[in-house]
Amino acid sequence: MTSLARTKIRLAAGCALALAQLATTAAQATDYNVGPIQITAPWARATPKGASTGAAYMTITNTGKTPDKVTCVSSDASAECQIHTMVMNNGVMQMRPVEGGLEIKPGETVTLKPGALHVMLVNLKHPLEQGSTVKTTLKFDSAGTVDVDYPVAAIGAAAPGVPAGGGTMQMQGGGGGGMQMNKP
Ligand SMILES: [Cu+2]
Repeated sequence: MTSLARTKIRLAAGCALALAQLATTAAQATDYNVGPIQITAPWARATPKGASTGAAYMTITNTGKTPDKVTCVSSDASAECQIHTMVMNNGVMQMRPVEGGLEIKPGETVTLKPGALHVMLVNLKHPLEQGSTVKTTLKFDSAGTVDVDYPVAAIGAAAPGVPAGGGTMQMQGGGGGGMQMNKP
């Protein structure tokens, strides 16, 4: 083989690698703007087989001059979607739906993350698979409605790209998502 041919092969291999990286990038988060509301770094966690619930996270900033409230209207991956908060009850961390929508004050940034506020996907139609994306429709009382795609990170990930066990809270019980859920 000539050295030129070898160089060509090496170039082709480099190209394939670049394409693979591009494919990975395609599943990365997009940011969203709706009116004065900015949504950054949306992501979701993969779920084990048979799990009935999943969770999605993001950072929401209100750059406007008036408070707004957000609710989750629907998701392509679950029958229902709700915004949940975590509360301590008799020493047990439990999650509850945020009644009437999650308020974001003017100038405030609210981060939805594991162990805290989250979008709960209730009655999953299928497991959330790492590398795929899940969509929800969020409705802001003032700013309007926005569809958000959440790239799915590993099961138990503390943040996108951070492996499981990185300082997350201990979950209670077994099965889908682990935490106890209080019906409103
Ligand atoms: Cu929840």
